[in-house]
Amino acid sequence: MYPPARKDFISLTLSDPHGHNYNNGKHRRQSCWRKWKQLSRLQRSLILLLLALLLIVGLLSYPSISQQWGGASDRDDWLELTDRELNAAPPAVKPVLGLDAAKALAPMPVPHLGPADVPDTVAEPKGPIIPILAKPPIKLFVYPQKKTITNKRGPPSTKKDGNASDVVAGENPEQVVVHEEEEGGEDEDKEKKIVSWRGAMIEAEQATEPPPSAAEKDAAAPPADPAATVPPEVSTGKVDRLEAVRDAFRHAWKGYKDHAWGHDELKPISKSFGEWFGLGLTLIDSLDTMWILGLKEEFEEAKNWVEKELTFNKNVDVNLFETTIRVLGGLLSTYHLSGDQLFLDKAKDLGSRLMPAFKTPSKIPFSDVNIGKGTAHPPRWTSDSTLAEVTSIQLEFRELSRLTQEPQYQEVVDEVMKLVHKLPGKHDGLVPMFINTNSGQFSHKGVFTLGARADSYYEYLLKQWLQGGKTEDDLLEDYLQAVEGVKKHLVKQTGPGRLTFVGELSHGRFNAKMDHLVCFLPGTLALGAHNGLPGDHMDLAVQLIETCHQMYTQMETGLSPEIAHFSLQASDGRDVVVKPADRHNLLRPETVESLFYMYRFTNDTKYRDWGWDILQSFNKYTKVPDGGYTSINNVRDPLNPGPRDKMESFFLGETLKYLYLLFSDDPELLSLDKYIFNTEAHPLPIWRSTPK
Ligand code: DMJ
Repeated sequence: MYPPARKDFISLTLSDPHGHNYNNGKHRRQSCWRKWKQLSRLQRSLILLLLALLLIVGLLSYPSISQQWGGASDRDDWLELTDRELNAAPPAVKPVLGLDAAKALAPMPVPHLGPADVPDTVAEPKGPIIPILAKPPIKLFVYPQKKTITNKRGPPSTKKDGNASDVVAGENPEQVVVHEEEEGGEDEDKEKKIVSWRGAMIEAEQATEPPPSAAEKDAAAPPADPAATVPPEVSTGKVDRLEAVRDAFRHAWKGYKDHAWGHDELKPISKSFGEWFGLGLTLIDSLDTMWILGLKEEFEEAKNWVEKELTFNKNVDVNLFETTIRVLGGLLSTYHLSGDQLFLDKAKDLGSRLMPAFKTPSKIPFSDVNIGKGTAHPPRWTSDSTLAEVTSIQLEFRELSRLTQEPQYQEVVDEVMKLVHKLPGKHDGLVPMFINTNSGQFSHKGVFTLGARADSYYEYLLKQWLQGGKTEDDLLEDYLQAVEGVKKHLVKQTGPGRLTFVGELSHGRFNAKMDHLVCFLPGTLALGAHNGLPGDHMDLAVQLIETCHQMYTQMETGLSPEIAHFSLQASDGRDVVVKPADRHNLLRPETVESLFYMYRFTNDTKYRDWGWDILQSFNKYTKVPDGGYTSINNVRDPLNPGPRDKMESFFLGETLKYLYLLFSDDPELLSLDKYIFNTEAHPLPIWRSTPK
């Protein structure tokens, strides 16, 4: 007999399918060790080699993993939770310019202009050769609407503000019931000023300036001659683009009025509304647009709601940044335009209720504040705040201090800027996307973008410097350094068509990706160049606005995606690549905003034509027949753009306002030498001299 041949083998232990005897960990560990010992040396070596390889691959991929965690996914969270873009919220529409409004829009303080304000000569566009995709013949897309009418409302709203911490951007239309406290008829005691449409403008000098002592120092300009502001298009009967914008606003407003009156946002397909803070966001964001467009009746109705219905004395968490730029900014600018004390009173009430956000160990404000309880807190998952949010509330708080002569508002936001100015961790002026409210230090370092979470930091550096009369050197220094950082690290050109774009940097790696949000940058760069900053800022602005334009024209609907990727290789065929998750359009304003600045500073009519094309595309693919505009899911599918059933307040507050100003022939209609626009397009006056 021969003994059985020796064989390597692995014993297998089959589990009891019911698991009764399968929870003995010690037994399993011993069994594993036995199995390991039973392996041949070759088998063990191979397994060890494989494990080592896995470890190395894991370590090498760490930066991209951490980028995704700290960048893209967080950005998505941000968009959902604060900007609420990705959750489908269409921006609101802006109407066209009104003669009466144009006439009325005069009396602001004369800005103190120095030599630096002489506009630079505008460089000719570089004119890269860009392949433009042929658009298929397209028909007007008509959105079906649900027949069921829910929450149908019309002004005046008799219902108290519903509210919700509607962090998912109106996806959940249910309102959270909140307790509203007795107000004691605060408005009743106020002097009831009868503000005439035109008269208020003419008298705005008295009404919109600080109390007499300060007002005396800030001598206001004489009212503009109303006749000088009549838009030639209107008077000559040429194609009336201004009236087209006005029509768009009226259409958007109709939907809001019919189905969402007094609520935050219209859901135009379902004919209902979404609530975010319960503060009538769309209505307040739209006030100054209506004034500028000359929509008197609409303005009076909305003002009546503000007077009778708007209250901040409610137990609700609001986002500090969003509430500041949309509501505080909207009230302040409307006060300046109309001269109606009502809007300043409301702004003061809101401003004081936002102040608890600044009570943090570092003085970097929390993201959220309960305006009824006077408490504040960071988001549930972190003690960080978003950098753009804490550095893009300054224009509004500073103006509130100037108007009220109460320094605390300016003090808290200036402190934030001082801290950020001194903070280590910047990369040639570029800032990380987060800052910790306990330590006051940057967090999630290593990702640098001009898009979501950082964008308006750069915008407000320049605009605060302009607002304060170009005297605050730290702001200018930070802005100039940042633009150099952008040029050095983020600006690249595409391979096929030599399109200039601003990408992102993630732990040393360049990502050829640009949010539509970045299209604010050409306008800001042009504004800086107009105010004496280097001429190459204007060169870059000219190139970038061309790219933003291409982000629209290369899409089949003529509308830009939320995010574009760019091809770096000449052989790649097309410049702009859109990933499936980025194909939506939320009716955002940034490109038309920049077109407005570019036209004002160059008088090149191509910028108007580009804006006109965008308005027509909005009308083709986002207009809902019975009223309102909707964000869409797919800018590449003209046959089924996919309505998202949401109209964001910034469509009315920004997009339509900038289109109107773009088409207006009157450079004195909100002159860029007298006003700065906050990041929600609400114009605030440039100070003749710094306060203090
Ligand atoms: C607006 O609320 C503001 O323009 C903000 O700065 C960025 N997001 C939206 C518009 O896209």
